[in-house]
Amino acid sequence: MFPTALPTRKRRRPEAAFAGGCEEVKFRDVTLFLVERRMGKSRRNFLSNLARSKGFCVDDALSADVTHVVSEGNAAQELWSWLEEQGFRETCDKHVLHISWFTESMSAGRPVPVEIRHYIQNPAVDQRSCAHPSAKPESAVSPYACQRRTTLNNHNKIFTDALEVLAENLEFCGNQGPSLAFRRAASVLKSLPEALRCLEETQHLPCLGEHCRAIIEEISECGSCSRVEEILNDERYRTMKLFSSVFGVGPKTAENWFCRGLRTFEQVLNEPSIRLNRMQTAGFLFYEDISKPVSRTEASALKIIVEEAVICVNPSATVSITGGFRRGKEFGHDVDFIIKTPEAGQEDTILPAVIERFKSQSILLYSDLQESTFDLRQLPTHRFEAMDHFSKCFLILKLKGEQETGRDWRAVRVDLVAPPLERYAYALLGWSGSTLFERDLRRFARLERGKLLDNHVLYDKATNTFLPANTEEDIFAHLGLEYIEPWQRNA
Ligand code: DCT
Ligand code: MG
Repeated sequence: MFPTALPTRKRRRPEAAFAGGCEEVKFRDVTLFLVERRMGKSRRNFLSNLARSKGFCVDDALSADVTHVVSEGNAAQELWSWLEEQGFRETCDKHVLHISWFTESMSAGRPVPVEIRHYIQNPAVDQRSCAHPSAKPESAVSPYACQRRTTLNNHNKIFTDALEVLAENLEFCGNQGPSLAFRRAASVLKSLPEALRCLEETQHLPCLGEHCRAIIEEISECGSCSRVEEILNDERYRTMKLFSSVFGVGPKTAENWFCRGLRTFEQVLNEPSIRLNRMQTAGFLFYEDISKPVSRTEASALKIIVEEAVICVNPSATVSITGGFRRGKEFGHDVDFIIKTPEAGQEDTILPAVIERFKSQSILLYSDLQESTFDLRQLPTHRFEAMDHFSKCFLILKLKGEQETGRDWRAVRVDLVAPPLERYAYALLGWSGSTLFERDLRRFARLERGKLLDNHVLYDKATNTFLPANTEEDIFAHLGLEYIEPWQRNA
């Protein structure tokens, strides 16, 4: 157990509380106390002097002025028993922290904001109780993806991959609600700045229920999750995954084919009662190419082709890459482009002309043009719509270049969208994804701000007005959200 008799010297004034006696206290709201137990006397002295030299106030005793207790190597239970014996109580501005908070603060040269992962939780207190002061520290992870910064640097891939398999399997079974719960849990883990070190760290994370935590526990103990292994070997899951990997085949069609006893592409193609639509036909025809990820280099090559065609039909139009590549991904299942036209009406004529041009260049393998059904008078809409109303097209293009197949081209899926100019910011935001980020932006707008957001508009229900935006920044500002860069939207 901890020694009960820690130095109980009379507390000195903060300014005088350091060994050197000449350092200036820069951070008056913070008074540190380093727990000697396990850290050892000499390391404690060293760290205390280091902190003082950087302008921190360090108290040698656990006085009433201490705001940040820092401990290294102590079990939470023992530490907390001792702290409580000393009469220490956690409040909203008194924290008990891992040494990681201290070292990060030393590197930063200032006290870094306290995050959930820094806390040493008191095991005797119900962690889920909101009354607990550390249940809601200022920097708590938000339950909304649009309030988290999620880069592609996922430190918890081992857990998120498993949770996404569970989500996908539920989607294949038509259980959208439970599937979304797993997707949200995976998304929260993707936003963490480092790998989870222990299950306790999940205690204060949003969207992680008992079920998710049990899976995380199993993976951290066994390296894998038995339920996930079972799914990966499950015939239904494997078949659904195979069938829905075909362009034009959604979960409904995939399920229909599975229920009819079909298990392979060969069986589907040889089944006389199945009539593939145009999209599915193209999907099978170019399956080998379009099931292969598109690289960033290939996306850049396509941008030049798309730009050339767009400028040829309308010299004042511009093309920007959106979707996953705008978020910094190295590979994608397709390449998404958004076209900006400066004059009203041009958005309706540009895509048919661009498609014609691709045709004349003999690089058009498939096209599905969807004309605009956009009508501001029919907005805002309260029901969720999977597709927006802008003029858009889903294409398969020929991209020239030597291939492993021996051919000098490959087929690539390309999406183009052309919104009216005054809708550009909303469309760009919507098409930049990720899907979960977009979903949470809309949910946040509705539940937290009383506003309706979609790919076309932002509508304020309180004033019954549409809120204008020229840029994505304008939309975040209307929602009272910090701006999240595209590369931080990989939720
Ligand atoms: N989107 C949308 N409405 C849809 C589908 C998608 O607004 N009905 C948005 C969300 C993401 C973006 O468009 C691009 O979609 P995808 O290409 O499917 O996603 P991605 O993030 O680009 O992923 P990938 O890298 O696999 O292409
Ligand atoms: Mg994409």
